Parts: sequence; C-alpha cells; structure tokens
Amino acid sequence: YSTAAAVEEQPIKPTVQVDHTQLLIDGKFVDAASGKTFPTLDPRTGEVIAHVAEGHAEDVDRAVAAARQAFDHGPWPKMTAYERQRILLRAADLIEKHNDELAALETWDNGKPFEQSAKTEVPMLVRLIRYYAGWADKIHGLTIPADGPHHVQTLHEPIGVAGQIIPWNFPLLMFGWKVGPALACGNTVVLKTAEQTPLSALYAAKLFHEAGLPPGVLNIVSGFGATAGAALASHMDVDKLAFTGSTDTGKAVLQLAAKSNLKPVTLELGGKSPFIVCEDADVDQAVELAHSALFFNQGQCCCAGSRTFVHESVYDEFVEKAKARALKRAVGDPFKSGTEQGPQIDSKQFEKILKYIKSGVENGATLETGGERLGSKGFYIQPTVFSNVQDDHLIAKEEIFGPVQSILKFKDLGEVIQRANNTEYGLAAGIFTKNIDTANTLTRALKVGSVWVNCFDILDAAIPFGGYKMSGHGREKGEYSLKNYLQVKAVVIPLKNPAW
Ligand code: TXE
Repeated sequence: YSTAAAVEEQPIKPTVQVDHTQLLIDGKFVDAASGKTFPTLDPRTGEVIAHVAEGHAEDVDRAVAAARQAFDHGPWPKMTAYERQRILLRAADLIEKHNDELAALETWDNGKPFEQSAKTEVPMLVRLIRYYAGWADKIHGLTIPADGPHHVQTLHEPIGVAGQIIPWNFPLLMFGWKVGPALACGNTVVLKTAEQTPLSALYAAKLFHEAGLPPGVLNIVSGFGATAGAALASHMDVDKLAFTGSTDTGKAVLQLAAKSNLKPVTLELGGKSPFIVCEDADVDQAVELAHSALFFNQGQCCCAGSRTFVHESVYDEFVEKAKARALKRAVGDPFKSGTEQGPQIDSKQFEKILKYIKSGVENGATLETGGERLGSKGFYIQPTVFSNVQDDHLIAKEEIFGPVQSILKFKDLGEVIQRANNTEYGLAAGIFTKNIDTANTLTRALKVGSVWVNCFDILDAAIPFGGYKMSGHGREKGEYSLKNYLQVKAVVIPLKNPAW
C-alpha cells in the first residue's frame, strides 16, 4: 500500500539533462522577445526543473510569420508527398532512438511513471508519426460523375498555418496527435505547449529538424494560455486551430477564432465517462479494468472512466474489491520501478481534487479509502474510492481529473443508459459484459465518441477519437483526422468531346 514514507524518500535523480528551454521559431532556438522566462516545476517536490522562455503575442507573431513563409514560399507543401513521408519516418526513427531521454523529460516535467512514459507513451508517439507518414502519399481527391459535359474532380490541399494548443496530461502524445496529421497533409504548424509541461515537445521538435524538416514548418511557443494561447487562437494569419483542454477554455478559443478570422476549430475537451459493469460480469476482471480506467495517469485523462456504474447484483462485492485494489496501488516516485501512480501535475489540480473529495464526503457518499494527500511534499494524493455515489453529487457530475473513483449502483439497462447519457459530456464509455445483446444495445445507445467493450483506453493511432456534446468538435487520429487539415477544392473543366 502507498505509504507516506514511499513519497518522502529523496527524489530519484533523472538521467537526462534539460538542453532546450528556448522557443523554437524558424528552425532556431531563440529567447522570447521580452526576454522573460517562467519556471517549470517537478511535481514530486514543487521545485524548479528549469526556466523556460515565456512566449507572448510578439513571439506568436514571429512564429506565425515563419510558418506562413514556410507554407507560402517554403518547400514543405510543394515537396513531393514521398519526400515529406521520408522526413516524418526519419523523425520517428530519431524519437525511437531517443526514447529514454524523451521519457525521462516527460516523467520529470509531468510526474507520470517512467515505465509508462518509456514503454507506452514514447513508443505510441513513434507509432503515431509512422502512421501519419504512411498517409502522406495516400491523400487524394475524387473524380466525380456530375451532370453536364464536364470533367469534375476534387483536390485535397493543405489548409495553411495550423495553430495548435495542447494540455499537460500527455504532452508528447498530444504533440503527436496534433502535428502528425497537420504535417502529413502539408501544413505548417505553430504549437503552444502547456505551461506545466514545456520540455518534451521542444526536444521532440528538435528531432524533427534533425530529420530534415525545413525551418519554419514546426514552431514551438512555450507560454501561458491567456497570453500566448489567446494570441494564437485570435491570430489573423492562422488558418486552422486545434485545441485540447478544458471545456471552458475550449469555448473561449472558439470565440477568439470566430471573432478574428473564422478559422475552423477542432476541440477535444473534458469528459465524465461512464464505465458500466453489467450483472454477468466477472467481478475480478471488471474491478481491475475499472480501476485502470480511472486511475491511469493519476486520473488525469480526458476519457477517464470516472463514473463507475455497477449492477446491484454485484455491487457490494465490486465495492469491496475496488477498495482492496486501490489500497494496493503503488504510489511513489515515478522514476522508481513498479510505481503505478506519481504525483498530480501541480498545486492547482491538487487543490481542486482535494476540494472534490471534500464535496463527496459532504454530499453523503461513502469514502471507502483514501481521501488525503500523501506525504508532505509534492502533489501526491491517496488513491480514493467512493461508494454510494448519487447522480447529483458534484463528484458524479464534474470532471475531477484525479485519482478518485466514484461507484454508482444501477438496476437495469434502460435506467443506466439514461443516467450515463445524462451529462453535458460525451467523450467515451466502457462496457463490461459477456452478453453480446447487452453490448450492442449499450454501444448504440450511449452518446459518446468512443465505446470500449471489455477493454478501455485503447488509443491506437488508426482509431478516431473525439467527443459528442460538450466534449468537443471533430475527430483526432485515424483517417478522420486528416480532414481537419485539408481544404477540398472542386475543379470543373468542360469536356470538348464528351461522346468519346
Ligand atoms: O486547462 P486549460 P487546465 C480539464 C481538467 C482540468 C481542467 C483545467 O478537468 O482539471 O481542464 O486544466 C491553454 N486561450 N482538462 O487549466 O486551461 C493552456 O495554456 C488559449 C482536460 O490546465 O484548458 C494549455 O496549453 N489557450 C483536458 C491548454 O489551454 C489557453 C486536459 C489547456 O489548458 C487559454 C487538460 C486561453 N484563454 C485539462 N487558457 C483534456 N481534454 O484532456 C488556457 N489555455
């Protein structure tokens, strides 16, 4: 069990140096125009890892100008698709080669277990870039048999300069989800990382340049949302915006896009995903899957299974076992082998989670285990399980984004469908059942962008991901993501000799 002692030990020293803290504009690392920096913190201790250049509107202007130049005059959109593909494949090879450095930076800056960064996330980034490299030379339009003696075809063209704003929970994966399709389609990019986790994307972007990416094609601006982020969202020379983050900020960037140049926006926002355990479920397996669906990545997943609905016939057994599993969860230094859960990202999220836990107790849910901070430094929180959670409790309605499992009881399918859908969100759902009819009924009835049946968090590069309702607009990953980065041009040419 995760004890305070496990997190009080001297933090393990990461085996990587922070080499890149400046902005990456036009292929060069440069200081912010203002000369300002901000500290990025180690979530294990709250201590400063490095001071990073703080981009503001002026820096966003510089980065957009470089991206514009590279799009309008540079080689990138004009290169053959095969040449673009080869650069992306070389970048994937370099990322693979530097797997452990990237993973160490990710863990240091974010707090997630090193084993997760090194064995899952960096390899997923590699897979993702190779997947999009594969698309680069397979993007093409149609020939359309329209009325009239006309040859009609569509050209699929890159949109131009893509502005991309990413969060801190999966810094490298979000980087890949964003830049992969944009670059494969021939766009140029200005990406703003989250202020909590600026380090790994700078390193990865440098590797793209080593792979032969021309200057100005991929620019990285570190900085804060209200300054750098807002400047990017409202920029008149950004042709497309992609955002992942909170629903409130999603609304704000959509407004900024509308008020500036009406750039199209894709949004990947929050969630309150149901994980439904049916009466026929193998309880041990369901407990394990529901546990990882919620606790994975310190509970900081947009698609976390944060409402665990359990059928009344197996409810008591499930709650007992879910509590026992949470008690066994290994919380500790994320660099230590075997650690399942590291610290939360920062003091703001840490306080927010503790506030939600308090509200759960006040609302009358049963606190089965956890509920407190762990240790005296950094942002560690005990794995927490609530039972007897009601739909109107705050912990069942709002996104907690932390290691807090809420277990609710249901009686029949119709009821659980109605309750699962009774939320402003619609990102994902998990279903645990052996009954094919139950699975088919639920997959069709749930208003969400991803349904995982007897599995969870399967995030393969080829599988589209995105939200219904206030969980977002558009789909990322898979073939569907390409259309976010392409214009369709219809070309009509009269036919001289239609009879032939
Ligand atoms: O999100 P923000 P925060 C949820 C989760 C979390 C909550 C708050 O519930 O507790 O959001 O987290 C940039 N114009 N998710 O405050 O503010 C910001 O700099 C332009 C779910 O970190 O949405 C960062 O790069 N950009 C989520 C990014 O937006 C702005 C992942 C996300 O920050 C901006 C993270 C502005 N006005 C949090 N304000 C998911 N869907 O996975 C901020 N930003």
